[in-house]
Amino acid sequence: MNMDDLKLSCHELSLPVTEKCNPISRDIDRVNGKQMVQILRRCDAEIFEKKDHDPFHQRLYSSAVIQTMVDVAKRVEMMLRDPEESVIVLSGCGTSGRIAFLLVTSFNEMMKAQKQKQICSYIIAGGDRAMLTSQEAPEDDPALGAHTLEKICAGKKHVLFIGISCGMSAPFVAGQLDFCLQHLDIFTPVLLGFNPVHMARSEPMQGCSFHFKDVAERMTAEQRHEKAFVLNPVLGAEAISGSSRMKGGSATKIILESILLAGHEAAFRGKRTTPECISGWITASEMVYETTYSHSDELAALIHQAGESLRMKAHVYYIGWGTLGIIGLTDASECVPTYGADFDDIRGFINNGFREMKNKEGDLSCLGPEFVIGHKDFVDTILPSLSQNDMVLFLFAVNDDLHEVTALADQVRRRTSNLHAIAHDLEKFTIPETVCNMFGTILRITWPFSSEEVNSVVMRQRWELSTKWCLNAISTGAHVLKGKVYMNYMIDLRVSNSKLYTRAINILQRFTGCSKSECVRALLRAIYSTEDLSEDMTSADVWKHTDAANRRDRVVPTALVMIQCGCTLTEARHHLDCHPVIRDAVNACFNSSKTKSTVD
Ligand code: F1P
Repeated sequence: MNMDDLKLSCHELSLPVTEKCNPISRDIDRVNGKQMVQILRRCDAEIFEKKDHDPFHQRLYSSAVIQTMVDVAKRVEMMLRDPEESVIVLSGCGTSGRIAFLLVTSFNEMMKAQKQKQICSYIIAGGDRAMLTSQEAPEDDPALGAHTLEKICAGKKHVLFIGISCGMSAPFVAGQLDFCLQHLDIFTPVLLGFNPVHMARSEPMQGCSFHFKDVAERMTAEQRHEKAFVLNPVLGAEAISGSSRMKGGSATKIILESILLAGHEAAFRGKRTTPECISGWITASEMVYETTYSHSDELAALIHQAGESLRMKAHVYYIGWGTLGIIGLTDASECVPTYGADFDDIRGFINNGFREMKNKEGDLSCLGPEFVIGHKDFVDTILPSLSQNDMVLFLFAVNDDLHEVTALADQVRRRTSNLHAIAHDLEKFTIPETVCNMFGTILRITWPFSSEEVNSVVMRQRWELSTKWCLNAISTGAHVLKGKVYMNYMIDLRVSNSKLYTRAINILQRFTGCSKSECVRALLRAIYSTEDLSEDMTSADVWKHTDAANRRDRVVPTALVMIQCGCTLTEARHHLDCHPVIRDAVNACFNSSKTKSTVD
């Protein structure tokens, strides 16, 4: 191993699992749609890996993890038995907050249908607008997290608080957990994340004397007295390094659904929560994983199609019904911070808009075009100018309004044949062939459940998970095909919070082999758009940098080119303008620097 390789592997070893590069997907930027599906399939398989003798990491099926899930489910049961005095709060930033919203909404709907009190509540950093756009500043604010939590729990005697941070890094969540730890008479805090505790983030947080790792360690100490719980199975690295919306988001959904449903069964059906019943729920999700990826040909065709649309600077539109619409909206909105995409590259729409979302803050459509999400809006604003290059993808299940599906599909078909679908039905309750025939590619999954399950929340949750896996594959694959990924790194990420700032520096170090301080300087030059960094700029704290970076495009690629080619900011931008595909730009500059060093 030469010196550079050694430096590289030391650097990789220092990263937490959730930020590491997954060896399975290292060449994802060089393969076709079919191979991409196989890579994603193998990466997702790691969620369910049973490494009984892995001495370092606990996995989802490890007995300690299952036992903690049982313990937390018992707390859910206690809360449900005392609904007047209790509340269960799920909280997170970005994807974690969106999953919290989805889980709470469907759990509350189920409670309502059974005439029980709805005691679940969600918090997403930045409020409901963060469901559709990435809200940077609030994620980094621990005091805001604590304050928001305190407000929604006012007057309650028992609070089960579940703080989700896949990377065990979000200051907003750390502030909330710290608040709970100071009030253990009322709060039972649970931390859900996917790193071992010693890998939790240990960088300073705004206005705080402690960091995330301190909080995680205090939580672990309290777990011995069953006053707090840490649920942190390791899932292996993400297919796109650091993209916790993928495995992290899916595992969050699987774990919390199992816990909430087990608690519910115990409270209302007298079914005691045992490790066997929890692992049964997880196995059911594993079956959803297997069934979904068994449709790899259709999935590859959809990835290819979406990649073509993005490459031609056209659009991908997800038209979803009910919670499948929410999965579509979520997947689409995540492409902006992950790939530096425009909000309308991939866009989601849901039937009845915000009425269907049932979010706390109601209709947000006046906040801007990103918040215009109803099917009617799609028909009024997008359909008239839809082109053949735009891809339209319907997301629905057999118990959605198929008349509505057919009518809208008819309208779209009059403008384009680039219309496809992901559809779920049951062996005993199938979608009519006439409906299926309206779509070019239809990824139709016929689930082997009985027709009594058709209206059950459990069935719907499985369809959501399956749709999430498909859409994550489609939007990731399409951006890879567009050239927005280098190896398996999201090199054009938006540097919009402190975690992403650290990730950007890691990426620069990874590719240039330069020191951290050199990479920081290049990044700051790109962020502040200057050759001469002032003292004010270099000494400002991270939050000032991320605030400025959030208003700039191509920050990381610009810094990368500047370092690699030893060029000025203007030259780097010119180079990127000449190579609109970021992967090509990076390749070209690596090649030119190789030639240069050979000549030197
Ligand atoms: C929260 C989060 C991610 C998002 C981006 C920024 O992460 O908002 O959901 O994709 O990476 O951070 P976490 O706290 O769940 O690790």
